[in-house]
Amino acid sequence: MAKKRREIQEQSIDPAAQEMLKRADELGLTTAFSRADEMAPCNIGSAGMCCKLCSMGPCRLTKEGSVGVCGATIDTVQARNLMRAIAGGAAAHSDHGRGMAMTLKATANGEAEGYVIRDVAKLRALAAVYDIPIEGRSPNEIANDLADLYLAQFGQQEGEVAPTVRAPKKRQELWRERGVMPRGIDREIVESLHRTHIGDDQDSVHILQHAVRLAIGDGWGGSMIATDITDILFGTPAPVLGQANLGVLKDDMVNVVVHGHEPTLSEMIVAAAQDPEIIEYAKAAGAKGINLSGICCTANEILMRQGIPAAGNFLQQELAILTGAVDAMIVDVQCIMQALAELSKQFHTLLITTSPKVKIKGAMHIEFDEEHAMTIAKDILRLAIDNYKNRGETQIPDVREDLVPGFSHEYINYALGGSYRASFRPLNDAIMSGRIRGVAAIVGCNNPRDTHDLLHTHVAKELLKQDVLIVETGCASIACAKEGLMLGEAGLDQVGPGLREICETIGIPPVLHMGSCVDNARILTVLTQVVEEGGLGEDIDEIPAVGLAPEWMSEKALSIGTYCMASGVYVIFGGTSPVSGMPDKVPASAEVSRYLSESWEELYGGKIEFIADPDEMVRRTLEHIDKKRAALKLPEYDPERFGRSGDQRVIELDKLPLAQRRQALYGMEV
Ligand code: XCC
Repeated sequence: MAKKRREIQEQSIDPAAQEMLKRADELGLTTAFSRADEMAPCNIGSAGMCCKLCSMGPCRLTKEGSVGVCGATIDTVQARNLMRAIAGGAAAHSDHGRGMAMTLKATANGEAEGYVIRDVAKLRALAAVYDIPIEGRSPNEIANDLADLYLAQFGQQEGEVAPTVRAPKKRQELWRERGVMPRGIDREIVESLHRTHIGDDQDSVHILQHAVRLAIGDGWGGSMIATDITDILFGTPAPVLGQANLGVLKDDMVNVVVHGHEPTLSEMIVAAAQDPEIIEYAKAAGAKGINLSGICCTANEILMRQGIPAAGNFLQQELAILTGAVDAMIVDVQCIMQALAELSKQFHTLLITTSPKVKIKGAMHIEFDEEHAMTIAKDILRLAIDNYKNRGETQIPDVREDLVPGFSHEYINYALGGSYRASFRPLNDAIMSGRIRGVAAIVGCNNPRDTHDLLHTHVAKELLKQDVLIVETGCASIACAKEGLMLGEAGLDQVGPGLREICETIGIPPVLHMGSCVDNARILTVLTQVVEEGGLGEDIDEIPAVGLAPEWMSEKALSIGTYCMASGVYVIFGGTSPVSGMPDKVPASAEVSRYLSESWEELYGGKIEFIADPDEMVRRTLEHIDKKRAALKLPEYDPERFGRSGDQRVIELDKLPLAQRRQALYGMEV
């Protein structure tokens, strides 16, 4: 049965999105928002009660105790469905990592046009981790060896995926004991498909144990490789001023929007857009120049390195086209809606697919290859410029917000200790003292079944009031950027007193933008260093930290959640559980639900729960943080204890007469 059409304010909290949704209505065009209203989710599929793994079915296990034609129980069906979804997510991230490793190899061998090794220090530091010789060798020689080592991780059959050596020692031991240390990235993904074929693994616990192994291969393998190499090739992020929201599009410039996930082409487009010849070409076409912006994680990649603005997150890809001002949208892989092809035809927008893996019917395909990267980037830009003259009426929402992204793990070290004493010590100390109550990672997608950006921003704001430091990636980070939560010290009046002192002292925003979806690997690195710094336990599961994906929708989010859980993190997903069952009718697999929370907590110290209500997400986050604080014997969180230093205090003191100010500051009798 179709759902009731929501009001625009219920579809998104973002005024720019609301304006474009109104325009879509006026033009009689559909978007993911309206389609979500019209298309009720399949109640059997969304409950995880449908098995379509063979043609004896699909079997709907909608009666208590019912089994499939082969006899598969609800436990098996739900576990298999979940593992297949996790494998899909891991495959996407890890194939991205493979692509980056191939680009590094090509760059090292002079076969990638326009690419150079930008971060030699990171290259050397990583090579040292894997005992690749450094001294007396050129960056290209080292990069070639690192690329070979990383490429080998995908097809490796036995042993351990190399970057897992960067996990805390205790965690590595735990994975070995539990039999979940990944052997090869591809091997674990393929095995998950094998195990879930008809007539294979039919013990839900055994299936889900492999789901953990394959997800670790993503987080501590494919995703980590993607992040490492992207930093080496394009620079490790450091704070830079950026902007977010549809208002970054410009009426008098050629608007080129890059969308997807892989930075290989988009970085070349950034470089090509600065070429004087291309700028002249744009001017000759009557535009003031080229205005680049991004959507989804391609946006995050170039935002945090180059300060290129983000036009929006996942649910804004169609809305960007609806402005009528996008001359070309260039897409690579992942999170690209097929609807873009039809929608772009309603305007003048050129939709260009570029990955050999992704074609969309109705879109122009210009295949990208590293060997001719710069040439292809310029060709694409010329097409966009040629299309500028075809623009019709435009409507660009006058809504944009500044932000400061670029908080790589390396930069956080520098911010906390400078070049000579780079360290996490001040962060650990702040958590230990209770100035920072704990850390929350808010990550993941938008989902049109929820109000766009509402859950991300609500949870973030509530946690900030409670002195919880927040790190973000993916579409969640763009949501909070648009809300002004990543703006240096601005907005700190909404932040708890202890956290505020820390942000003022270090000069950081209370919500740190750490990058794209694959950059959740950065969060694993941060957590490991927090452990290694000392004082907050010997493993990640002891840290007062929680991971949240309030508006998740993609399989990648499930993989991220699973590897974070396996690393010891309590993970809260919003929305609905893919193994929910039909609570009023047929219960979910109790075995699966219990395993995801209770058993995984016993085995790994982390757990996964699905919680729809954002206030409940906040409550459970704080409860977990406080539980971990107590286990570490840290002082109980006390909001009254801190906040007597910092800027607010200075402002208050400034208002006092001199004598009273001296008295307050120095205890001097006057
Ligand atoms: Fe896609 Fe990375 Fe999700 Fe956004 S957050 S909707 S996966 S772009 Ni990863």
